[in-house]
Amino acid sequence: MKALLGGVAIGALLVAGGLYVYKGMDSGTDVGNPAAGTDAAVTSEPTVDDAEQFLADAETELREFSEFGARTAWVQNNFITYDTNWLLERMSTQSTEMAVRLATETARYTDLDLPGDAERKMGVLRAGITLPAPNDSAAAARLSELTTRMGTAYSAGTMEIDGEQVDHNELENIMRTSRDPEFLAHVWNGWRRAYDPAQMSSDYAEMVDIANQGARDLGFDNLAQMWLSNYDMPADEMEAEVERLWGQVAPFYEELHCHVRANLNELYGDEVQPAEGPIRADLLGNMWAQGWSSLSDVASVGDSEPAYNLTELLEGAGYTPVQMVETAETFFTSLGMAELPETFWERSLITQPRDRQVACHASAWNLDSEDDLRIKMCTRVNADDFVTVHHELGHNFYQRAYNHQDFLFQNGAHDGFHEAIGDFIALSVTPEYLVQIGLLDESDMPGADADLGLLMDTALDKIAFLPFAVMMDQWRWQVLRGEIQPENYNEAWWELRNSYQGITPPVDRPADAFDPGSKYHIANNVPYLRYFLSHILQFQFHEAACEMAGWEGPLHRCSIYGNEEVGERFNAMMEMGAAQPWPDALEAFTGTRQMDGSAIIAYFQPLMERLQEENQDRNCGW
Ligand code: X8Z
Ligand code: ZN
Repeated sequence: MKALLGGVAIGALLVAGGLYVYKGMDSGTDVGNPAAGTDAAVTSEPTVDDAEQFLADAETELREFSEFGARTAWVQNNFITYDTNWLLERMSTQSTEMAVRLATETARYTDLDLPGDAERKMGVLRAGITLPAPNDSAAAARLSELTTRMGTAYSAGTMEIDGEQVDHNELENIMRTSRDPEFLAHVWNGWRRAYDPAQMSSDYAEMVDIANQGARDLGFDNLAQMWLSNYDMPADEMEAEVERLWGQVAPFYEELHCHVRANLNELYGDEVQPAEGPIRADLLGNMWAQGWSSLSDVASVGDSEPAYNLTELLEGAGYTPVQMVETAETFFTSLGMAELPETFWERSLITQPRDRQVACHASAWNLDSEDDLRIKMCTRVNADDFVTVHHELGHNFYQRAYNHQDFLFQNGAHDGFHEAIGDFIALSVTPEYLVQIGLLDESDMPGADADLGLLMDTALDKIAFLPFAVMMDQWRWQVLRGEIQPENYNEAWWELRNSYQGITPPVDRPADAFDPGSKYHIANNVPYLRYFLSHILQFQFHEAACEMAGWEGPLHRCSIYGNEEVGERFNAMMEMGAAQPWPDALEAFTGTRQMDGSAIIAYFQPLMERLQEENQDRNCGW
């Protein structure tokens, strides 16, 4: 299980989704027994040597189980049936028991003065479980039953349109392309009835109780605190960091919101989208209003039309999904990295099979902690998915770069780093790059007058995403702290959606609605803070890389394609994995030890100045 980034959460362990931290585990026997074994070892004071031995044994056990777990999860994700769910549940129960047993055992060594590496590994074992259970197998089994049911409900959900059952992959496509407000509201609402919301809500509440008890047993106040303890600083300091970073970028979002709302009002009229107040969530070109790049045609600024439409370029060139992945791979190899192994191409799932149920949400996997790398993605030929294939390969190249590390360090510097690698590469998909790879004709190369349009396209993706990413885990943290109770799940969800994103549902929410479950990462328990951090970090990486490359023009025109020197320094950071605190990794590549919004602000500055001017006479905010 280790390696699944972005995929299925395996109970406690991290398999996918949670993936990272650690990975797999064992056989379910000996739950609760100290690894050290003998009575003497249990009763006498442990030594530093005992601690080192415990860690070595734990890494061996985890590594072994991780491959079994990952292969089980891979099969279930690629072939969702009654039996594969059964297998996943069984494996996930075992992995939770193992993870919790090892985390509990770390308490024996807390008073020792351990070498830095050992101390770090203890921290990973103790805090790195996405969903811990109390130390008894009935609780672990129940947790696994709940998480499997929620995950499957998400992947298997469909709604009927014109007599056909339509899955979420196709529904997402409709949200991206339709401009019919009635149909959009219908599809938006239909997806939120495609799973049983009452069942999912009650499963979620029960899961929260079990996992919170698990977190308390490990010495945390609740699971929110445990999740926030994985950033090389105390949980409350990390939470304050998030507030600080959001404060830096929130003013940009407000300008973008104001502009887009005005354009939607012009397109649809007051009845559909009023000129003031929140934006109707289904009009933003995305099922969750988390990325608005498909509104490129609607959201142009001034007379600055988008210079080109990447979806049309891909279609025009007859690109296939496999070619999109090959193109992304070539970007990485142009930086000096080795090609993906042949098995990547043999074993990955790149398009949606029609004859069976699969988990379509994109994910990247390393099944054997070495180089059995794969992606699983129901790829479509469009601009969004072009970015996503780079995103997924970023996970794979990171996994391979750190695969020589000790098992507990085979991970991102923090989870935001893992999410930022491929997005950073995709920031180099500039007009000049598209000409280089033959997707854009040289004669169509946009001049400086197209800059605002280009920046707008990227802002619709990156800036629009920021408040969504913050509110997702604000909701979860409040749920996990008991500040939001099950009867208020949906109401609190919409209060946060309104307050952070300034959006409102297109239709009244029924009393039994559970709209958080419409998002993969809630139904599958993948923490979301990582994506917010990634959106800050990827611009820091880009700024530093362009400076290294000696780039002097505007940041959005800089591409590091083919730059092996930058590639070498980037790879050096990736090779560190989680072996050092993340500020060391950040410093190795960017020279700074802080996450900071100034890079994303600098990138979009010309657009923001323009929007501020344009919005001057508008009543912005909601
Ligand atoms: O879940 C993902 C990746 C897999 S880690 C496809 N992303 C987030 C999402 O889809 O909500 C990438 C960006 C945000
Ligand atoms: Zn990802």
